[in-house]
Amino acid sequence: MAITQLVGAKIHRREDPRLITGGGRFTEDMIRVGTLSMVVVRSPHAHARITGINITQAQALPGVVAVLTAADFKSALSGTHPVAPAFVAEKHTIPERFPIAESEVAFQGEPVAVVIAENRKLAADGAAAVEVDYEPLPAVTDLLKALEPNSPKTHTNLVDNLGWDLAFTGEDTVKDAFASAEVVIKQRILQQRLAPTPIETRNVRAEYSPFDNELTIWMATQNPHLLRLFVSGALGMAETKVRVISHDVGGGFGSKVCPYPEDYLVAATARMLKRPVRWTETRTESLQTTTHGRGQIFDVELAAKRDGTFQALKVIQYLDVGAYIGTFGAFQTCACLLSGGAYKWPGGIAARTVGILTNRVPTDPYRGAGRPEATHLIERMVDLLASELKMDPAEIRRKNFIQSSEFPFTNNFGLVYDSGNYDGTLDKALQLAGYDDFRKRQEQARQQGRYLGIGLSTWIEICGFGPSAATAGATGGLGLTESAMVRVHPTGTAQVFVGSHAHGQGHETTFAQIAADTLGIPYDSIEIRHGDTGEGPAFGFGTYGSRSLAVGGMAVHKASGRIVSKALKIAAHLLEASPDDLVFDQGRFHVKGNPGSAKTMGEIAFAAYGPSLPEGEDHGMEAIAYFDPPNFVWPFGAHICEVEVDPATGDVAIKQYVAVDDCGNIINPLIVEGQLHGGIAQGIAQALYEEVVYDEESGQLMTGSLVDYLVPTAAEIPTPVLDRTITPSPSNPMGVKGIGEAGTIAASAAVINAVVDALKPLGINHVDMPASPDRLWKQIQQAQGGAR
Ligand code: MCN
Repeated sequence: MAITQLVGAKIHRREDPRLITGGGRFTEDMIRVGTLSMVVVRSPHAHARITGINITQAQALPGVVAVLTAADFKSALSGTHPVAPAFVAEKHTIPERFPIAESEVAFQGEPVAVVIAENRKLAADGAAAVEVDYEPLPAVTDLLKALEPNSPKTHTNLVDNLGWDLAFTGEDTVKDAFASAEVVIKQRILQQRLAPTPIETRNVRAEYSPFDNELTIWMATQNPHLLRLFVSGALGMAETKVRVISHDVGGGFGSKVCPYPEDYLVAATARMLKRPVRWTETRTESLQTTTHGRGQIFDVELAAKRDGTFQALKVIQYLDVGAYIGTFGAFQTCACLLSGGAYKWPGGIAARTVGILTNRVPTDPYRGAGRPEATHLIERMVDLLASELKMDPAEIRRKNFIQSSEFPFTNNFGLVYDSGNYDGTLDKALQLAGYDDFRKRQEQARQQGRYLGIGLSTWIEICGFGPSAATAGATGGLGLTESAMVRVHPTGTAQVFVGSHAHGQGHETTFAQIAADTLGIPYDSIEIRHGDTGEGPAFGFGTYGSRSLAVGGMAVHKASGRIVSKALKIAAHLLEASPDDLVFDQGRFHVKGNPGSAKTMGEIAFAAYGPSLPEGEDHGMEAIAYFDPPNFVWPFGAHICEVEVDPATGDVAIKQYVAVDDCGNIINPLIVEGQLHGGIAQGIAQALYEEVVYDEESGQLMTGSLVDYLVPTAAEIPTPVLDRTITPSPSNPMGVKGIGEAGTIAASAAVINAVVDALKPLGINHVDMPASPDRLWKQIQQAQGGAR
């Protein structure tokens, strides 16, 4: 295979043999003699005052080395939990959060003490022996009631439960459009809380070396450099004295982006005790204390003309932020900014977000973060309008799409969609799904008492975070760029160190494809290294927001390009030619018209470390690049789901799932398809299965195990039919867009629209998620006149 064909090739992931044969390097697998184990004593209450902690009995147990409470960490850790973006602080309240509760707990599972022992079982025995006296306080459990003046407060020192209240655009924006609208549709749309549930739960292991005052932390994170920044700051250590290593990570889906209390507690304890300390989350702890996603209520109004032309939109987002504001929890407000979807809104969009504190675990980004919510709300509203106007859902979408000739397109909030062809993906998807034929099949099925439905979701997404100027406000002034460092060794093999950090996305394969093509070095001679702050560029921003290719991959491309520029000069020197007369082709430099005179990249690398260099040229073959894109990237697509609902049981069977997506130019179609499979599975999971449930009275988590929190298995998820169009992005030199979240962003709307379409003969025109059999059965019973 020619080197230049690697980008775009369907190459199997080089990570897979290691991962599927048990060769992964996960933090939990690391064994180091003398390592202590930490178990966290957690609050059983959603809200309570701590009136006393008795550690005497626990301390006396065999193998227990230390029992520590907030007081013990006061001098070891400074600062409170970091929160971004800045508007949160400007608009209202950020409750202070120390990693371990001092006098009051605000959600079930909040840490109140830690027990460190010679092994995990002894630490668990110790934790069971810690006696904590609580005075239970009323818990805030209902999102909207929490806003009422007489509601209990999430924390006793708060005057209300408002995290923030921000109008991105006021109601005035749409006043005229609504006043003159021929038709107005209103709907409340729920986004249930979800638990990200990565297969590898969180874990941290820390070792402190007192002689050189160095701390090494091994952990499952999506974001090693940011973790180093936060932990070194809290411990009052120089960033250079803390090293975060994160080898293989078994998924994260956004939940391993932010820092957690245990990250600080393990690090501080290792330093205090001068012994290695480890902590691994149990599955129940994961469901209880790892940040949740979604947890929102939207009140939406759509104004349109009778011919189906959209005019204006009003959106209010009520967002359950939980007991503390998550580090990136407010990012989910981007649902407001993208609520217009793939369509034009000449009469404007009024969007307001209200962040509400409750006595539950904080919410933070979960795959899609704000964008699945935006897609779900607008795609539901479009179907409701189509139904009201008796229009075809595909036709009404086409009528309002931003046209391919209108890109770059500035949306109602000033965001610039880079490129798109929304009709293209929809047309292809309709054809693949046999849409024209479907209505006939549906009618025949209805005559037999069967309920078939079809649902469309024409989604768009903002991703590839992102331009540092635009993201500085959200990151405490740092902005978001991404880095890569390429090192070509004298033998011509290369290492590429990247600041992004794959945890299932296959960067070791795709980034090697980019480097191989750009450097002209064989794919097998390129190693991609990530997840260790002790090597590579000084800073990286991690993997989330489908940014790694569009930002990090471009840094690989840029750094590799710098190597090629240097190699060109050395090649010219070796060939005694002018650089302008050289051609670089298939990893070889030769004089134009004389391919026989070539020098390979390997030969040039060897020469780069030797005595014969062009005048003024440095030795070595190393380059660092940071890529700061001029804009975000905007992938899009059309998903179509066909379902059959059994009215006797409320069960939904997915008969067919078609997805035609466009993520610009593609590095590896196999990996893109894999990302779509996983993403679609998570969107279907939200539509039909998963929901975090808390007891409404006490705030106790009711879904604390995988028996209660229903993650679907492969048996429930259909194999989707996938296809694509390619509309390159102008925001980066390779024309790529992200794909890591696309499936999740699109799928829930397609499934729910299909369920509603199926149940239309019963007069049902909206269904909340998850559309579980019991919920649907009750709705069907009610629709049929049965009082359930
Ligand atoms: N790719 C490509 N061509 C494109 C777009 C992407 O070949 N045009 C490839 C990339 O090179 C990369 C992969 O597809 O190997 C995903 O790239 P990208 O869209 O840039 O997304 P990220 O790598 O930044 O991954 C983040 C994204 C997010 S936000 C979540 S959440 C998520 C996801 O990826 N969590 C995952 N996919 C996951 N997959 C697994 N297995 N586990 C998770 O936790």
